[in-house]
Amino acid sequence: MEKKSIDAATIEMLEQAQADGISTVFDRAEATKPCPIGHEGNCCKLCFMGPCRLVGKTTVGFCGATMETVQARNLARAIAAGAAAHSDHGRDMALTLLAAATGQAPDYQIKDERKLRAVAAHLGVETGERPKEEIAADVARAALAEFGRQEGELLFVRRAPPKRQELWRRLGIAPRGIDREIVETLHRTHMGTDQDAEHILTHALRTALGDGFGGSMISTDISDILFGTPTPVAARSNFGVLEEDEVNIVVHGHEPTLSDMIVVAASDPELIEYAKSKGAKGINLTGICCTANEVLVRHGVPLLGNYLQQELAIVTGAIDAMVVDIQCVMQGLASVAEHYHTKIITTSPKAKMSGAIHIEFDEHRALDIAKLIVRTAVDNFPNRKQTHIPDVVDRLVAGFSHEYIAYMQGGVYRESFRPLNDNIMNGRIRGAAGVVGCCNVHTCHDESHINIVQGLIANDVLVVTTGCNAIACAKYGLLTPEVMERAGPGLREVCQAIGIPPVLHMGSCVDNTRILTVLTQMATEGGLGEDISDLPAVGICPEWMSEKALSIGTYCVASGIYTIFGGASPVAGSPEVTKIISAGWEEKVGGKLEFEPDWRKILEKSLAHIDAKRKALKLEEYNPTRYAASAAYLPGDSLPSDEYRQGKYSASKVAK
Ligand code: NFS
Repeated sequence: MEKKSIDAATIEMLEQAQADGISTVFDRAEATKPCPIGHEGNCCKLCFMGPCRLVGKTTVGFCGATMETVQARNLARAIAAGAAAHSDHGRDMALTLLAAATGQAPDYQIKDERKLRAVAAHLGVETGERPKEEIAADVARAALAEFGRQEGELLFVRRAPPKRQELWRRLGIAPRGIDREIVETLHRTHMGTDQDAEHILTHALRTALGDGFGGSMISTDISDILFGTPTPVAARSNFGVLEEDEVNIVVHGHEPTLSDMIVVAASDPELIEYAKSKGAKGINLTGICCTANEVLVRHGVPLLGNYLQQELAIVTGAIDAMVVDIQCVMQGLASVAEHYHTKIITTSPKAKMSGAIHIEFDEHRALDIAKLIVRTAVDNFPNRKQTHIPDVVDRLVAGFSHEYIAYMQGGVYRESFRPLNDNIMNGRIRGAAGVVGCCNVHTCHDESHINIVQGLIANDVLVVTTGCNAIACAKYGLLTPEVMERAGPGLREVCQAIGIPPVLHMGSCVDNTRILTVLTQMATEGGLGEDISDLPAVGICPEWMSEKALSIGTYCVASGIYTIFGGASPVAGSPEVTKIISAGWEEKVGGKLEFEPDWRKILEKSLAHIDAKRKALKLEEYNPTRYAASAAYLPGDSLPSDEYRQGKYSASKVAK
């Protein structure tokens, strides 16, 4: 079990699943190995003469497509699928804003008018004295037009540093329309169209930028307008947040539209009374995956777990309803739920699952539907049988939007990135890292996440996090100010002065666009070059598994960031394509994409890259002993994950 996860609660529930005879993703991964041909990207099934397996003596497909072409097409398609998932989510947010602004969705309000006005300026929407609803309707329409834009470039391209924008224009990769670039990737990679690996992958950069500076950025902005821009909020995490004597509802998936309404419904006095009438003490809402992050950063809803914990959560026997919408929802949930009383409720018009109840969400009747879902969960409470809730909980602070990061460095009147830049320049902070992304069953769950983040902060690197990495960090106490003792001395001093933890939870995966904004602000503040590619910064996705992660990684690279993915490479079968996306892309856009299975090497490469960028900027050489005792943890020292396994940091039940 210890090879499967470092998380005590996960291990405890794996043992329970085994005792109950339940098969989870962990068992399926043992029973079936990934296809070695597809795993390395050597399989082409883009036409029905094939599939062609390019192995052994077979070096080209029936049509003559070479290994590089096949690999480039497969990677480009995966990036397009990831960009599509994020962007379609963004489109739905824009449609919800339009419905809210025009009185069609009366349960939603415009919560953050300041953000609305800022976004309006980016989209060229007039603000002045106009009522917020009118501005919001125009913002929604302008955002929607970005999806179908056929010419010119996305308006949010102007949110990148000027030098970066010029580079994109020169290379012809400034995205024209969000949907257009995705469709063009599908077209180019259709049988017999684009045959040149580098050419295909250059378009993949453009497609991914349509996600980062398009669909995802729209999603984050509009979520903030409708539900509020996050500010720091304290909360709890891991399986111990489930309540034995309350109705437990879990929101899982990605969109905040429904989950935000469920937050309202779960605190409705009438429904709480209804829960009491069924013998429960109340209603307890928790979350999994990025929906969890959305409702955490705005409402402090506890994090139940990350991607690999979804099935095991049901094994607790304590979940009365798991409400899912889109993305990262395992089909295995339905068969696990058959053995317990949990009701799986699908809600998106785009996603159904056999074995689940479908209560379709409609933003025009949002609160009514949310109440119906909560009522369904309450009705299921009396069906509970034996429960097993691990006594594992940790505390966290989340909600660091880029607006808040600027605010905390100077308050309302003097907000800036000056303190951060100055402290990077003087070497108290060595550099910055965005550590993000999924869990993957082929690596030990949470191990790379935690070792990498802790290794970075111990070496004075400020970490920003989103997605399932952020949930991992939460579960090991890395999002609390108390973790300061595990940070390097320079970073610790700055974090204590500003009053922030050394690991900043910035939200869900679409909120990686907040990181793009932070990087742009650092690059334009002065003293650290003029472009994102000049910054002593890295992007890391330690345990990636989804196509969305590839899209994120690619738009980070296109923005100038050295990006390292843990686990296996999807293009491992082609040294040429591996070179195109690393050295080739670095020459083109200043960032490169690498896959490195060993987290120790990821850490070493990240620190070496940060130091090289510091040198290129002629900054003072980083000296780990200059500000106090040297770093608490360096690669090769005893591993934090071992200490977690030994229970050194094991959390105890934390008060609500
Ligand atoms: Ni991101 Fe969020 Fe998690 Fe990976 Fe899935 S939940 S959008 S894709 S698994 S981080």
